[in-house]
Amino acid sequence: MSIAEMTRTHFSAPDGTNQSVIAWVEEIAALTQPDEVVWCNGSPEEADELAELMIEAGTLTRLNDEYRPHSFLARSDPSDVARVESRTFICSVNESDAGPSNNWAAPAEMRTTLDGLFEGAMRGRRLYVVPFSMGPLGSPLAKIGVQVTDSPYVVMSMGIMTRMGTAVLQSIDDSTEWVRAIHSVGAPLAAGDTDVPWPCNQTKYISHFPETREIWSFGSAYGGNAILAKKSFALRIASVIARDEGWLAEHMLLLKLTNPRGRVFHIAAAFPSACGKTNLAMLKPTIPGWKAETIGDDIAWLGKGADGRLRAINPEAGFFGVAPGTGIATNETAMDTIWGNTVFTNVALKDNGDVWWEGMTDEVPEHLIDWQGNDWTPESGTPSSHPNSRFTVAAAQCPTIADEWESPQGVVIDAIIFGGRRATNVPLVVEARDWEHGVYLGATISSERTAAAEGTIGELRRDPFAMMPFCGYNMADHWAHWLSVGQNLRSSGTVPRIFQVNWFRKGADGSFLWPGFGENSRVLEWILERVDGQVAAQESALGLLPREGDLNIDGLDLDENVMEQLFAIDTESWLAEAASTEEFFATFDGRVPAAVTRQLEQLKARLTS
Ligand code: GTP
Ligand code: SPV
Ligand code: MN
Repeated sequence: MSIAEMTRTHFSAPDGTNQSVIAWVEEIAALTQPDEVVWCNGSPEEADELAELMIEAGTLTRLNDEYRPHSFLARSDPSDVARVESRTFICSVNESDAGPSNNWAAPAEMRTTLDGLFEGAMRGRRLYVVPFSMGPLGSPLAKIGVQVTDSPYVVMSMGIMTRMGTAVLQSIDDSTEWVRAIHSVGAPLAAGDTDVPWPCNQTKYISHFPETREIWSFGSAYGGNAILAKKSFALRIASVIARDEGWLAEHMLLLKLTNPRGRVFHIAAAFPSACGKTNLAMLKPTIPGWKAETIGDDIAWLGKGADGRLRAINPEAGFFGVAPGTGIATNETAMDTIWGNTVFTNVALKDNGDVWWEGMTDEVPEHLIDWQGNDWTPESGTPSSHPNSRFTVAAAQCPTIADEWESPQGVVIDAIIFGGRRATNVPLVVEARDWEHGVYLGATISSERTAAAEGTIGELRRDPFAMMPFCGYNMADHWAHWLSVGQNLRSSGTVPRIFQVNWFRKGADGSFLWPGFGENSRVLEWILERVDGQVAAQESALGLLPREGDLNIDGLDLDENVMEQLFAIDTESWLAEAASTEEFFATFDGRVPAAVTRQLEQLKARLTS
């Protein structure tokens, strides 16, 4: 069958498609006026066909099969390289439900704007219908969505990042609640126009309607702006559903750990974007007897299971990981995962047809084609790959994927970890005194800005629960919701312990104090020995710390005083940080729960006593 013939077989909805989906697709097609409507079935043949189309259009370059089988390089428009938080909107009915950390627009006004933008937006293009499940299809914890998009790159990405295809579509019946996601690159083609390799629009809107569970995204084809299953659905819309239903949708990795005595633990850890979730999710322990297995690297849905315990699933089916800094020394598991069947975006192309990026190897190639398609040498003075360049690959391809990563009931969570990228103040590890203190630690995560979103790299920004850009409702209400989830768990007797970590503290010379990466297993060892009741801890103003000698640093070649510096608590700078936290809390118009402000008062009291 030719490519054209193969596509033609999907021009109408598959038998059994629910009328609600057909009617909605017709409505969106009438608005956006595409040339054709294609119903995606999720088959490998379909993905191959899309790849061929994109190679023809110049969107994708096929990599050398000898080094990177069945893999592709995409170069985005240089203006479309990261999430645009300034153009991301929560259009709740009440402005206060979006809260001060979100951009808000009145739903009716936003609908008028979007109707104008989407009218005819797909002219000259195809509208692809992409049915997907977040979580294993049929799991009681899974949720269904349908995205329409005019970007084949987005279809291909959705095919890797979610369970996508006809089986999902056919699972929708009259009683199914499914999320509607509408996406256009916003670049209609008139007859005779030639397309560009990466169509997009300078005008961008990533708009969410929490009450009607709808997403409308215009103007970008990049990552979280366009792969709407990910941040838009699985975090922003899902966090609202979770608030209403009593569970949590969080920006967290999930990791299974087995200790030398054979006890199995699962941890959930929230770090801001580009702060090490993928690294920790693929941890290679450096200490003997420990085994680490991957469950998820970016998003977790957590809720109380039938057994009364906090359980979690990874709603995604793939990894959209930061490429720069990923190498054998830092993340060997990721390197093994992306051996083939991978889409790379905005990395450099080697002369041999393979990919390269800063940090992949110590040795720097003498010549590359950089992420913008220009010749590059080590003398160029610019990075060859964009700092937010990424790989997209199926989770199933990860050699350390845990057997239970698709367990429909999810895994039991034994510990929750919050972390940020902090050069100062925050110790290597702290244990929360209790759930409420843990919620305070989550609410006060802050981090130096990374390349994952637009803005000045390095500036300190507040990122509560690593959810600042991803919470679909008022952030202060999110903390109240965490408190109520804790209360609910307490009523059945098992509440996971909460910890804070910081791999990024720097010494006077500006270098990282802690070796990080695989050595982070030492910190997890202490955390899980605490959970297992094997080790005591010492009180400090910030929470419980390892006693001297308890954190296993055997075989580490640390300079003198490094441990002291990693755990140093400077009262002056902590009082300043507490004052800044007070200011931050004040921006929430009195909605910060009393239990959280009480934690701040207690911190100040302990610092000054
Ligand atoms: P998103 O996908 O954007 O949500 O981010 P992520 O949290 O999954 O980011 P990722 O794991 O890809 O983080 C990448 C960055 O963190 C790279 O620059 C890594 O080098 C750095 N990193 C990860 N772990 C460590 C560590 O233990 N120590 C140090 N110093 N850097 C680390
Ligand atoms: C993040 O920025 O946290 C990501 C990448 O995981 S994106 O999907 O583009 O949001
Ligand atoms: Mn993320």
